[in-house]
Amino acid sequence: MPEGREPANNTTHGNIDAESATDKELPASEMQQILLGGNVDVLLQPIVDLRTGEAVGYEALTRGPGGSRLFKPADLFEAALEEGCFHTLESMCRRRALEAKKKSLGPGVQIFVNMDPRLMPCLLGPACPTCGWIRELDLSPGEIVFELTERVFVGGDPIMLRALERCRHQGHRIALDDVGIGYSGMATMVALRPDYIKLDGYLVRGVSNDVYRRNLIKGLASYCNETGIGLVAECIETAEELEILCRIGVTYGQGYFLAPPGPGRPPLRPEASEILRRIRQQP
Ligand SMILES: [Ca+2]
Repeated sequence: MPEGREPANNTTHGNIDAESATDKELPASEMQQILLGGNVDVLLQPIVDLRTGEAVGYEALTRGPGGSRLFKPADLFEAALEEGCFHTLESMCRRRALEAKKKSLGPGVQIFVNMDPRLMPCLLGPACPTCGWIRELDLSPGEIVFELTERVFVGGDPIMLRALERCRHQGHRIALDDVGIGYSGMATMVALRPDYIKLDGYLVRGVSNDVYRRNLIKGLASYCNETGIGLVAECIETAEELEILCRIGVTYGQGYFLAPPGPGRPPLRPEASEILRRIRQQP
């Protein structure tokens, strides 16, 4: 999995059942130290409007302590799941992402926050800490986009759909993440009607020389453009991929070729900026 490719916030393993959601007593461990010390970093990676070259938002990406075995988000969240503290870690990362929005992005720029869809039903209720943090930090609800991974999302689940409705009612936006490799596919896309669809890197990689990938994405871009959904191609890593994606109508992009994740607001790389400028000037 290439750097910058954020796993399903951030694990694809196991189930979050009632026991783990309430968190067991933590063992003395590296994970406990991370939780007690708040020892995670939040990096931001821009989501770029390919028509203008402007960042419309930034995805918050979590990293564990530098040099530790839990540096990579997949390992960090896997360990949290094993130790029964997934919920606590996820909550801490969500808080840190909102703080990063306040500190580094300011008004008018969206923060994309990964959230495990299985936690949705217990979130955003009257006593939800996330709602309290949003108020405390004085953030605009419409500038917070919750990324829900399609890897575990069950589109037709009525409990989930009610939770999403509550989320929308509060003014937040929804992105369907990792689209193209999940279980539910188009049914989820249609049931959820997300504000954004984030196309998984599996489909984006090699789009420049694969007619199957190219036409699949082209069709999806048409669907999104007709329905007002923002299509984000993730994991753009080459100039050729960027050019093709622009030409087949993909509106937004994210990936190392555009800008790697970093602290603050990482700028668009000059090579990517030049390509977008050249395409804009062409008839
Ligand atoms: Ca994501």
